Amino acid sequence: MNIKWDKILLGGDPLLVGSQIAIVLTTVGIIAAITYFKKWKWLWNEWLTTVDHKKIGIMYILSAVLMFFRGGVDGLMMKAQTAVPENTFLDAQHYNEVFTTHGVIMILFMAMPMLMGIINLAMPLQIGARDVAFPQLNALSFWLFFSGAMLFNLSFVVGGSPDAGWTSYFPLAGKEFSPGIGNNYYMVALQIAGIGTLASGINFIVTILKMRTKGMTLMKMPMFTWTVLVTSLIIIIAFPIFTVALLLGMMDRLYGTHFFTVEAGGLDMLWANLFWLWGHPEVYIVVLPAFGIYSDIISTFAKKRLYGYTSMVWAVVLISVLSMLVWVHHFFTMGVGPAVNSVFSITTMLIAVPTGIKMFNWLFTMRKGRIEFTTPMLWSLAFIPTFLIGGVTGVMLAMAAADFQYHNTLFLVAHFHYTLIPGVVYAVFAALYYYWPKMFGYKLSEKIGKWHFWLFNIGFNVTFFPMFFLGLNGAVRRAYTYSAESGFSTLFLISAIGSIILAAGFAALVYNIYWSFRYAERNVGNDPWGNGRTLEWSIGSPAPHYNFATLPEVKTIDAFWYMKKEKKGLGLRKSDLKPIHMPSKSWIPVYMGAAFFVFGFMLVFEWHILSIFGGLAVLAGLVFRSFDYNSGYYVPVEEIIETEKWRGEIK
Ligand code: HEM
Ligand SMILES: [Cu+2]
Repeated sequence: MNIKWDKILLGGDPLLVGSQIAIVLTTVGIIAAITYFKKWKWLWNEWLTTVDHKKIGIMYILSAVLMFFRGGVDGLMMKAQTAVPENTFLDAQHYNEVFTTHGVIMILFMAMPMLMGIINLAMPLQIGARDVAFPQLNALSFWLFFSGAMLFNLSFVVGGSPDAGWTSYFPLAGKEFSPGIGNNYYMVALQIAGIGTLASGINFIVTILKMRTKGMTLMKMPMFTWTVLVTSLIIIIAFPIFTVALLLGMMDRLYGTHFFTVEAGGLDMLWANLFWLWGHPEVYIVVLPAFGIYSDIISTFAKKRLYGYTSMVWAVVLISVLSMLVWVHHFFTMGVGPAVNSVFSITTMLIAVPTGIKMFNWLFTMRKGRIEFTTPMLWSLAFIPTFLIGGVTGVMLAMAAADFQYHNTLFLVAHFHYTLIPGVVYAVFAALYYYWPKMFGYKLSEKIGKWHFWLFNIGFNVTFFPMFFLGLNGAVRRAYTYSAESGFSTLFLISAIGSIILAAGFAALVYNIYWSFRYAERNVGNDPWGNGRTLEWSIGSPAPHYNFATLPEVKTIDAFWYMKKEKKGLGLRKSDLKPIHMPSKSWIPVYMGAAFFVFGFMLVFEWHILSIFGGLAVLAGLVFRSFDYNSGYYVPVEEIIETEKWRGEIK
């Protein structure tokens, strides 16, 4: 036992003690409420043990919204700290912790699960499938993500947060320079979540390749599904690199190996290379599904077929290949030399070509379209110019020689927020509005949605645009304060005010969810936007648990659009209905999440003997799974008829 109990609960700091008390009280409150309303059984049967891709998607989205809140509070704390010069709200150590947890949570526990949630929800519906290929594995992916996220968040109140940046560069992140346990959380929690992501990647690839409905050839797939396929390929190539790097990093910290140390033959630059070999593809893992979402939404609300479908597919494939060939642009300044820098400079700039193709295709899709300015469309429209700023500044950063000026400044921070927020967060918002009726059977309010849109958009630009200039003037990233003489004060203050507007935008979303839950009109029908083009709009809202009463046949892209045009009604015939085979729920995935959490906790605290028991608990889950012979159940025809009543009489 290397770590003593007094290290576990952090005392002293009123902020921490306050959070500890708040967390305990909230937990007790939630448990009491569930018990009072007698909801345990419902929670267990309907949610915790579910293998339904739609419910798993909803759980992902709910967790991601909570994580957005946590990561957002981190962001606001940084903005508050730098609002005025020489502020003492956060000290250097706290600032280090906050930007580290902010970066990790936003990318791995907010952006990733948001998209995983939307993919889970929409992709099987788009291809006319009744679930993903491996439903139980899908639940396992969710629980591993959740377990990793909870473990990582625990660091805030138990044991101390990681503080070496979201990149966790060695030797800083090694035991020698970071002796506390904070960085153990990073190494362990991200491994657990990473295994889940890898499993999702495999699951989605098999689903798309094997479970498309009749007639849906690859080139008739909706654009979103295409991007999911390509993203999943990047996942299975890139995630193992990171997971292995984390394992090595964990060995260095826990068991005294020397993979990344500066002494005993270790190589700290090996970490930087492995990290970005995963890290750069990772940003495409999150941005490509977002591109898919925009493609579908833009063609829906421009009421036109997506312009240049084939070139869109090839652009996505090309981006995915290039994404693996650019990682050195993250450390041009670290001494690899001009020849290597030039190569990576060129590959990086090349990415602008397929991305430009996509931009033009979106614009041409809208040309002469009758555009309807719904909230999903507003987010998609705002994405184009804002993401363009992110892209153009990216090309600026890609010039290796010039990067010596920009490197490690707030220019970079502004750049990547201009890619990640319009590129991912806007898409997620667009998709939430777009698919909300498919999830819950009612729309989010369009009116509150517009408040959400304008506040968030204005807030975002006011927050991050000044950072370009701060960076050009020499303000470095990850610095907790600056002097009044630096002349940075005005821009920092404007930026901080922007972040308050941004937060108000997020609050509008939360209010919208509450308001719409209570007051929005129900019974929105199968095609609530009236212009649905793809198969998900041909089934009820919310989607029935078996998705499709009968599997549709596809002849063209935008299959549902043409079904409507050819006036093929949505009616069903009794003779076509057969009992539907569905997978059974299972307790094993949620058990595995819990076992991994315990195992991870033991590892974080370096309780080596106990961690062996944690490992055995994980193993036990695997053994149980291999003796699980449940092969699912059938949904009877009567139930299908009852559920499909909204279509009118079924003869
Ligand atoms: C929602 C409002 C947000 C605000 C106010 C915000 C603010 C900030 C600030 C102030 C920093 C640190 C600047 C410094 O180096 O001193 C930062 C870093 C960072 N942010 Fe955000 N951010 C927001 C959203 C996001 C989102 C949505 C993502 C990703 C999807 C993200 C990813 C990151 C990353 C990866 C870092 C780098 C952390 C590091 O240096 O290790 N942020 N952000
Ligand atoms: Cu990169």
